[in-house]
Amino acid sequence: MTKPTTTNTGVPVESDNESLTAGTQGPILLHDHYLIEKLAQFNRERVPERIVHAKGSGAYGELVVTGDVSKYTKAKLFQPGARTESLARFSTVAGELGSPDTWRDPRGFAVKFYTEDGNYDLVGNNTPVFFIKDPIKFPDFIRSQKRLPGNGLRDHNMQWDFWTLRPETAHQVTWLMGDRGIPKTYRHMNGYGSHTYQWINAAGERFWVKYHFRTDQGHEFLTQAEADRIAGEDADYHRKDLWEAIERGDFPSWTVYVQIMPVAEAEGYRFNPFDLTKVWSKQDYPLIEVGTWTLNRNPANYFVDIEQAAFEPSNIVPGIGFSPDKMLLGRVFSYADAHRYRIGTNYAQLPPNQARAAEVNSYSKEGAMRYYYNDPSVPVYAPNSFGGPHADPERAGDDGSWEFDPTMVRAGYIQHAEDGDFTQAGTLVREVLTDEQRDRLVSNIVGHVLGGVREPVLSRVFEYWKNVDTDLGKRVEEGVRAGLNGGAKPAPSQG
Ligand code: HDE
Repeated sequence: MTKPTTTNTGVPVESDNESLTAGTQGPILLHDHYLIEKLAQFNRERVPERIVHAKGSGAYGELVVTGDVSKYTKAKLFQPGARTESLARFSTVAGELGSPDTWRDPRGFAVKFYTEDGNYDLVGNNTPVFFIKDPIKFPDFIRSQKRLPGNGLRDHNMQWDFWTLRPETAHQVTWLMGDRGIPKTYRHMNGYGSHTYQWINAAGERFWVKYHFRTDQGHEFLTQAEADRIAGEDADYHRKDLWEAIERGDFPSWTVYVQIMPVAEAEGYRFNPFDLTKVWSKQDYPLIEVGTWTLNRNPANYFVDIEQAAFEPSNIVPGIGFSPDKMLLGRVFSYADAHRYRIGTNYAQLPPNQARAAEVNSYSKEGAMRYYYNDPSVPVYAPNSFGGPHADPERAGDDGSWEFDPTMVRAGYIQHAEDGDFTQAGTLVREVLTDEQRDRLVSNIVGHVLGGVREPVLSRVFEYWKNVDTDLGKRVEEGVRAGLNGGAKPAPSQG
């Protein structure tokens, strides 16, 4: 039997069809509470979209540890044989909630592990590096990739203006303009923790660590032409692919690896190991297998599980620490702040964000939308004489510390022997990419630049790519000039 429609508080309603009016021609009556509730609820269905990574998809799964990295970390989730429930959210970065999945963009690769020691979040991307190396530049960078405030349009000239004025972007822009800029599906991309993190073992020894999630589905991409076509045909192409694969039991998986650097080697390494625009060579620090991460359960409700998911680099567990990477340290503040604004102060009580394998004994209380609360016999302050929780340094372990010069400065990173904005981008172009990949890189850059880049930015674009690789730069310049001469609409000079 069909159930009766009710108000939000369970009272049966008179009609799904007609509002209450004074006569058939008369005004709608304010005391039609059900109508008012329905309209008001509708107006409040949306929470603000994420300022970046707004469009995403996600699923639940688990990490199974098959390797043995216990000599590097005591974190429970990484001990041999451990199985840990997990939540993933993949996303584009610059587009809004409804934007096509196949626009060229890095992809977010956010992972939450529900560990016995509380939630551990690894909030990474599908590229091992990032555009900038200091969080103070992040709002500027993002604004340059979003929309002009006047006409509300995205603007390639603004994007290249920022990139060429900040040459530290070169490595990531090379990834972005290459095949990794448009993965075939979310299942066919790798994930990276990107930052350097810290691992601490049971003896208190510390290591620097980088995470790599390598797709078991094959690392595949879409060409610009394919992506453009799909963007028109199905804006939710990647979301649908992930959902349907999991529905049919074709569970995507990734093999999880780490690179480990003994703390003592950091100072003398040829690249600054904390600079997020650099990778560590795999010859220097080979991949060590940790386990398999599989997604096997679709969200029960997209809004509840995925839109309300709150990932935060500040969620680390004993055995894991931060590093001197300034970007990471900036993010440790930023995410929890974003969640409080977007989904409220008690966001950790929402289903995807609750600890699932650990008990929460926090002194937080009250605030909007508080749902869970402590037993009234537990005092609301610490310390107390009545058996309330007390901090246990033994269980918390150390804070993942490191040594540094305590003088306050505003300065860039210490330069290591082979640092430089263009070094690793050049190596990527010359030594990692195949001829076909290089050809696509040139063609993608040319197409993007022809989408509205004008002087003085245009000349800087040619310089930028010549600094990455002379030959690549020449090919970009030739391609763009040919496009401009051959009828591609030259953008008017800014004057
Ligand atoms: Fe984010 N980023 N980010 N980011 N980021 C957000 O958090 C921020 C950075 C990444 O699926 C926001 O909840 C700052 C690097 C992912 O829910 C925000 C800086 C990497 C996601 C934020 C960075 C990322 C976000 C937007 C410079 C890869 C989506 C709303 C220091 C290693 C997570 C929100 C999800 C989301 C800030 C740079 C990855 C505003 C300040 C580097 C995957 O807090």
